[in-house]
Amino acid sequence: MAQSIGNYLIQRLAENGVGHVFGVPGDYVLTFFKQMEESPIKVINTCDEQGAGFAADAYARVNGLGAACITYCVGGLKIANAAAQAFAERSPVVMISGAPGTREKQRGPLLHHTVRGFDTQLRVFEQLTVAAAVLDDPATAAFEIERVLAAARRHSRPVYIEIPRDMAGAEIGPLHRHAPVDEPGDPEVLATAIAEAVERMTAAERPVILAGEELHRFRLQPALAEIVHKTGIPVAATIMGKSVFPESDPAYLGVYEGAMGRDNVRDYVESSDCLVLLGAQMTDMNLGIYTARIDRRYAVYAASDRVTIGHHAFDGVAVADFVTGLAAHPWQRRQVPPFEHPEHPGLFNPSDRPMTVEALFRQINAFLEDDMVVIADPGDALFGAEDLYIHNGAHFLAPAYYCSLGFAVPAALGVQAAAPHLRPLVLVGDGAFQMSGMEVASIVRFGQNPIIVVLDNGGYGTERPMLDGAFNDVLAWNYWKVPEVLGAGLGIKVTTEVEMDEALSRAHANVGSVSIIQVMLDRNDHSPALGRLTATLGEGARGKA
Ligand SMILES: Cc1ncc(C[n+]2csc(CCOP(=O)(O)OP(=O)(O)O)c2C)c(N)n1
Ligand SMILES: [Mg+2]
Repeated sequence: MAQSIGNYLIQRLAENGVGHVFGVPGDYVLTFFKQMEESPIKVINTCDEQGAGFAADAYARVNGLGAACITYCVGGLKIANAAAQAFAERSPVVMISGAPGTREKQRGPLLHHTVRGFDTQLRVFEQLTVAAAVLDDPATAAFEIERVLAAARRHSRPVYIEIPRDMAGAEIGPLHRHAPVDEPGDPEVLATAIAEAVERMTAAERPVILAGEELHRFRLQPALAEIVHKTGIPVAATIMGKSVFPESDPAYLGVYEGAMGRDNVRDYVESSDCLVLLGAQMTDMNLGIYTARIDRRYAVYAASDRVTIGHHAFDGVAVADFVTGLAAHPWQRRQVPPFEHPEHPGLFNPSDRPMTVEALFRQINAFLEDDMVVIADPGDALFGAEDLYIHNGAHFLAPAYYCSLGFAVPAALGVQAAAPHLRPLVLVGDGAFQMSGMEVASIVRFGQNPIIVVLDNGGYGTERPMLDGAFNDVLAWNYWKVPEVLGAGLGIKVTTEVEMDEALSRAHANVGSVSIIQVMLDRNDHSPALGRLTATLGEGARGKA
């Protein structure tokens, strides 16, 4: 039976596990929105395109693939920042855009929303994705759709699909050529890399595994757990990979991030004679702003399609193949020097003291449950969250490398669409809330119940220790009154520890709608990790690094 290009794309998205598409319509993409509405896929229309992009990114991180759909240029260029973040942090999001029709483009170039030429947006997205396609030919559309979806899966990164508006309903041609299949790496190179890694890990006296975000993106947590439990080698996580290994597991050391992290984790990791970095990109944030001391001669490093062991490089070895290969090896369980496993910090006894960042994170620690997912916005929400104790795997989400403010609230929308059984606990600064907090409206519309904690320190607290000025202040909002404006939800303002305790209990019980807790903090208060970070970054911001 004849099928349209739009419906075929929807079918292939659904077959790849996409159940929700986030976006904002426009005239260039209305036909496709109607096609989605009439399909099993649910459309979640957001207040703003960037919110749709962040929601789709979070959805992809939880679900394995996400999608957003927007109109030409006015929407596309607004969602570009979210595509950039998804690229930088390896989140597979299909960015779908409407565009002027193929025939109208030939008639005259001055069509609304156009910037320079009709390919401006395509050229921008070519920089932000691993594959881009314009579905302007029914004969090749099916192949193009397969090609970009395969690239999204293969690289765990965003892709771009542009549908000229007269093509959404056009009849799609058959898939003439075979869709690209994931090219397997060279099995001999893989086997050699695994054998060399096994030899090093077995011979070492103090091996340590450092686990990163790519293990999460490629669904390798079970393989990681198998390696750790078979070998007896302890594991630390990078901040981007936080929660990729269950933090309550006795083999867990803590978050390693050079001088920014805890000393006992740092000492253990840096004194290792065989550090096995699995799926951890060597970013400044992962390496504690390059305060990490990692001697590559003694490291096994697998990330981004490359394995290096000491100074031997094995190109084209996919991290997934390497990690599953290590997991399959018949290891002998071994003894390693003792280490300090971080214990759960336990209950918190609130007093009438004014709220502090330290108390806030201790209270949240006591509050967290296994079915919660912590989503932290960049700022002290993220730095303080480093010390949170995440019980289960992958229940912590943050843009810990690209660090675009305003991620956390729309991310909650995406997480709860992908996993309705998880309750997001959103930690967001006042500055960040002012950027994308309007997506609480989308959360209300779609009946979700995240708990949103706004850290109200009167502005851009992260920046104050680096270089302060009135440019770091923001208007004091009554964030707790947002539910009143939206006509739904629970809002509470908190100034003391006891009030915070009560607010968390009330939010916990408020399962039917969103809760917003506004926490009043001193403008100069911050987490210990932020103190260590800004001491390093301040030098750079003032031009002294
Ligand atoms: C989109 C975006 N704009 C600007 C920045 C730079 N920036 C980093 S932290 C920060 C302050 C964030 O303020 P807030 O959300 O209130 O968190 P706080 O630092 O006070 O904890 C800014 C502006 C950024 N990371 N992302
Ligand atoms: Mg702030």
